Amino acid sequence: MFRISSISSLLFLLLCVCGVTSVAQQVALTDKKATKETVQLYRNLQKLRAKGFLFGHQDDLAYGVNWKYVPGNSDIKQVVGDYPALYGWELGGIEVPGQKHNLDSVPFTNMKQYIEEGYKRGGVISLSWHAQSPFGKPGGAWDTTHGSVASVLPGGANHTKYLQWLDKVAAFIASLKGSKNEAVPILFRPFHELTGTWFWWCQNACTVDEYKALWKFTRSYLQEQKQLHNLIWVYNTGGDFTTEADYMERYPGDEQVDVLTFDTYQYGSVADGKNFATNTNKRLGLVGEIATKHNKLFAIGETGFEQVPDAKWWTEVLLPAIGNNKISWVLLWRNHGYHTEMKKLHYYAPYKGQVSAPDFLDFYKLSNTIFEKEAKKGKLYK
Ligand code: BMA
Repeated sequence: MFRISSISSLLFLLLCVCGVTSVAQQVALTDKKATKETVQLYRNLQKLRAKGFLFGHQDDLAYGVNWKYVPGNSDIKQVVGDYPALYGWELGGIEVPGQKHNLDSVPFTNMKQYIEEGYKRGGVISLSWHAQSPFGKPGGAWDTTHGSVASVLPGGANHTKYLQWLDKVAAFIASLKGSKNEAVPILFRPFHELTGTWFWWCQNACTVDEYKALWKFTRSYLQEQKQLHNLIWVYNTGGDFTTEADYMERYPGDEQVDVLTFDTYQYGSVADGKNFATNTNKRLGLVGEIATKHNKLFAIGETGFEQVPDAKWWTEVLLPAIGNNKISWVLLWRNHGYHTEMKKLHYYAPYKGQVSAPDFLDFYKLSNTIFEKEAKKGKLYK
């Protein structure tokens, strides 16, 4: 008995020394020249998982259900007295010559201000890019003309145009500065929902190799030509995968990606919440396993239930959907308010008086949900 246990203790000690225990290895950014703040953010996101996940909201500071461009305002803050810890912003439209606002009408000058404000308060910034169709088709990002991806790659008919687009994206990102003139670290999730069937970079519109080439070319251009070293690269599928092979089919490689994410929305009625929670939880479990294997972080790229008609959605659906998965963040989609073309209210987070607001306050008070005040205390950039 004694011999066996001392041998196993020795083995355990050896494994610890070699770092082969269940204790997670420290993650390392793929950009070896990443700025100090970017490196720290990535490390701190990993550490923070022991405590919980960042709560994020798209376009939070720009507008809400009943307001637009009111300095300091936020639907989230109106409900809980605190800002989200993470802000999602959208670049789509920056590539259109002469256009000063994104596809959801947010002027880029305002967006820069909101990004810098949020960062200076200790929050985290994420950027997506619903880039228009490279062939200028009226559907914009939602055009699935085959050959669009190939056309922007080197040798393609739209390659020069694509370089001009990337120059604009790079100039915007390079303009985002903190109080010491340092670059604002960005969780960058381009070409998202690639496993879907609606964007020109989706799986029904390009081959596996084309998608990977698009990612690699874009990354290398922004990182090497434009010298952007404040990007944390986020791979972001739709919620439409069931196996590791599905999820990883178009994954551009461990040297290309820092965070694994997917988007998942609840549709239908309140009664569909149980199914949504079970399915999302299952997918998170799978992505969590993949993330551990590849030594990456993982998160929910986008989520929500439009108009949040379920008064208990936050604690009884979203929370069990996340479960024990050690995600780094969850991003709720935008609070547009009444959408004239959709002819309905389009919003995903509560606002003052909204039916799920009391439950959201309970969600806010939980020890594992991190909003801005707590993120600030966590000094994510140090
Ligand atoms: C969609 C909707 C659209 C919006 C697009 C890009 O989900 O919210 O209204 O234009 O995202 O932000």
